Amino acid sequence: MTQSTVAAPSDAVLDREETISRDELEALQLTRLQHTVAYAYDRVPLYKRKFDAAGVHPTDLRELSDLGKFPFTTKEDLRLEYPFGMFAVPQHEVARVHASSGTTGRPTVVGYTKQDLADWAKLVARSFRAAGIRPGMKVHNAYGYGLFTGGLGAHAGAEALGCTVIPISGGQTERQIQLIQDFRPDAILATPTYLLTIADAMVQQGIDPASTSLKYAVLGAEPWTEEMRHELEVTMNIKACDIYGLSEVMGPGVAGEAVETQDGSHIWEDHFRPEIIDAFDPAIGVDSVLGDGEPGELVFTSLTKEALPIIRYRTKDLTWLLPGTARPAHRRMGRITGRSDDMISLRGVNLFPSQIEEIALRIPELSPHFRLELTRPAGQRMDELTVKIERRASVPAEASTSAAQTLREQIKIHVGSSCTVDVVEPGALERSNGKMRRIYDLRPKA
Ligand code: DLL
Repeated sequence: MTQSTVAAPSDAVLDREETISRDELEALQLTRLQHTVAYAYDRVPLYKRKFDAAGVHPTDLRELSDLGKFPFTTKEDLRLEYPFGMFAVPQHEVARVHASSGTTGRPTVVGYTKQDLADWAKLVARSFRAAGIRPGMKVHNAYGYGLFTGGLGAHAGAEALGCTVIPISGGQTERQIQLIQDFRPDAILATPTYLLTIADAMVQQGIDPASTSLKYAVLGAEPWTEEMRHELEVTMNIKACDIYGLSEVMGPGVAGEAVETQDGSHIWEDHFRPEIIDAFDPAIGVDSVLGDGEPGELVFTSLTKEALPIIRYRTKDLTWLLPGTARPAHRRMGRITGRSDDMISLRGVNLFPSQIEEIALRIPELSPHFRLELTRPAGQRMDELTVKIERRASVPAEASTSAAQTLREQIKIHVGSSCTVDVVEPGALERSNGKMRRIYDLRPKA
């Protein structure tokens, strides 16, 4: 396969693994994968049970494609082993834990050895460097600190890169704005919707968001679109790149986007082996692994993790794999369309919030502030979708009716669903503080 190569900016000093050939990378993956599978089998009872039940043994892994013979791991597996049953090292070797809240029941708990923390910091630093951040820059970290991996993960990565970190965490937007003005950071780390909240609040205070010292943003933890990138880059006069990750696999920095190409995040394949499977195949098996370019559910196997080796973890994130560009040996992921468990099924048509974001932001009268409400009117069997979206502050109220009609028509054309559009006053909808909730399911509980 021919791969286009785009040189990294010449001032960037890359890790050796970022520059190796695909063959060399795959050889490294195989060695690390064989080790990880044996290590997980020997040390984590759940993996031994699952491998034995599937009739596979670590010695069956002779080439990379043999990974397809091994069983998947799900969030449910991690929940059942709550809190520490998935750990492969004794507790005194676990240097830190994080947890993801989840919407129901117990959180999933993840752990890191000192070496895991060092690897994580290195990969976050690599992602930030790819996004344009350099040693010595001031970095404003607005990801939430605590059990969420965003805050501390980004913090350690920025420190490892040699930046000055401003650990503000999420929320307290007015204070964020004051510190951005006073400390004059070069880069900001936040969820895309929280950066939008900050930009919006600046405008409220009479500050032009394009006039700050910020030059780079590294955004992730939730789906966002090219349209949102354009919105944020223009409003704030910055370069915005994606960073992807999830707690069960590590945290932020599983993949990161290069500022010179802005064409999707490179998965750091020296530490993670990605696969794409058919998310909706009920009888999922070995032959469910899809080829590069085919859309499906992203699955990860860790290659170096000590405290929590993870084998074929089903992320529920829907995307596809693409050849590497700025880092040729490392494949990229397409933008996450959504999560398989965040999909709205409306009279047979499947729909994700990111599709609405994409369409709405192409209509000049409409802002990026929207929510989706699912209802089922009394006595009816059909669900209904209402898109509540703010008009832009610069647009007169009279423009709302025609903007609503345009959005309704565009959704019908591009998604295939009929819905109600309610264009509301600027500032009427709740703002994001981190991960934005887009879907409000108001249907009567069964
Ligand atoms: O959100 C880790 C993270 C923090 C990533 C900061 C990037 C920046 P979790 O809370 O476990 O971890 O949530 C993971 O968030 O499975 C995706 O559904 C979603 N997600 C994360 N990054 C992106 C992204 C962190 N760049 C879940 N684009 C994942 C789209 C993302 N979705």
